[in-house]
Amino acid sequence: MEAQRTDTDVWEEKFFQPEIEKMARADLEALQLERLKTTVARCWEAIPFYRRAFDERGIRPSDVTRLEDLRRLPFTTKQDMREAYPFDLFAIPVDDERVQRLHASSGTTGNATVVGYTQNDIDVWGDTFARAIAQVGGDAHSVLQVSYGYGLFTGGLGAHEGGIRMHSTILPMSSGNTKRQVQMMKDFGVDILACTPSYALLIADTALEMGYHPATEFRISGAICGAEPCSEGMRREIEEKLGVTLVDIYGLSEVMGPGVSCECHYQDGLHVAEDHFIIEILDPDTLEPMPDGEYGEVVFTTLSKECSPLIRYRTRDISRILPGTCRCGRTLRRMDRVSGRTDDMLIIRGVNVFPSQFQEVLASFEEVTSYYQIILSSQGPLDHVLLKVETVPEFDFDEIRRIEDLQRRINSELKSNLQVSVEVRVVEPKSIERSEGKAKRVVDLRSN
Ligand code: DLL
Repeated sequence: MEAQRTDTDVWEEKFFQPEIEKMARADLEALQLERLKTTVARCWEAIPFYRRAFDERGIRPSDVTRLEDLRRLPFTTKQDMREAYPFDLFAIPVDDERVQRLHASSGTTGNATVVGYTQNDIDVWGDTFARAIAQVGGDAHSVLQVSYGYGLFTGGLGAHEGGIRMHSTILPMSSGNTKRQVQMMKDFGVDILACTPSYALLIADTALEMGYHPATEFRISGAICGAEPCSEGMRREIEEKLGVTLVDIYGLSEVMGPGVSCECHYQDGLHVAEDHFIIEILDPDTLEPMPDGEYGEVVFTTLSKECSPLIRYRTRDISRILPGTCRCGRTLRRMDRVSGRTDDMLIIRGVNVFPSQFQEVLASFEEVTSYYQIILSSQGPLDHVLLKVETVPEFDFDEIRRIEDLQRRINSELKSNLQVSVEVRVVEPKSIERSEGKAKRVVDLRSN
């Protein structure tokens, strides 16, 4: 990846918990095994769902004596979590004084998935996000603007806990009111912005519209962006407009929230918080492990969660383990950026593509921006795919020939890269809806 950072354009490496982040692998694996045993015992004792699943497989907690024994354990799916609504997967009753907080996923289809946190769960979460703050160069002196939504969504409060653990100064903006976000970013000397990549881009564009040049005029130097895919092109666009280094942070509410993994400033894969989560990459069909370097479904087992432990949770996210070690000195293994979700995959005339792959192709055209949308509709028995993408403001819409030429070039690039043929329509700046949280990239108008 030619876009990676080189040793010369980075600052001195910062660590929040170097004793863990740089731990010898053997020690880390011993820690994982000890915690796995505790987790398995907790699940078996306190959660009937797991006791049943263990019984069905004829497994007792005492059978887990090596890390490899994880492969004998049952899976947990999103459907299992929905069926357990609201608290059947809790290891501690919701009214117990140890349970401090609840978060829930939006649940657009079916019940929401609900997750409980003890104070220790919240502290662990804060620690993992604090690592991300260090990974983007932040410390106790940094001002952290949290522009993820606060509420049941884990983005806002997760980043907030990281700020607390790091002793940074937290600006709890939540999302929305973008001009005020810009003004305070400037006036308060914000160092680090935490929000979705689409919102970071909107904040950057709003700043430019307000007549500011954040890259040179603002103090900001880092961004911790996740919750949705961000192509390399979109990352560079945000980095240039805001004058920041942007690290990709990953997580999901069922497993904890943001901080399950995060890039260091080498931007070469996301270091998994392996002291708190075991990652597996499995073939989604056979559920057999994929070798390092090969893509599959990401599966997590939590190692320290007290209230909502999960064994082998199938995330439906597609990624892979990056082989080798990172130049930053962390021994925590890296997963690649999430390329898509098994349930987001589009099948266009028999070819499988993820929306994020469109984003990667669009990034090679300087006439267009990172604002795009995919609209699916039915055309007779076939699916029709319309890809709308906004041009840069300088693009001249008066010349129909130029528009057609650009559309044709994008189409042929998509064909040669992804083997799909879609209708491409370039549209004027600001015609695609802006997002203050996760962008809605796919609009599905098909009848069924
Ligand atoms: O999005 C948690 C989060 C908040 C992560 C803030 C990072 C930053 P959910 O709403 O439960 O939780 O959605 C989880 O979002 O399974 C992925 O499909 C997707 N996702 C999360 N982070 C990334 C990322 C939060 N860095 C789902 N890149 C996950 C791509 C991501 N997709």
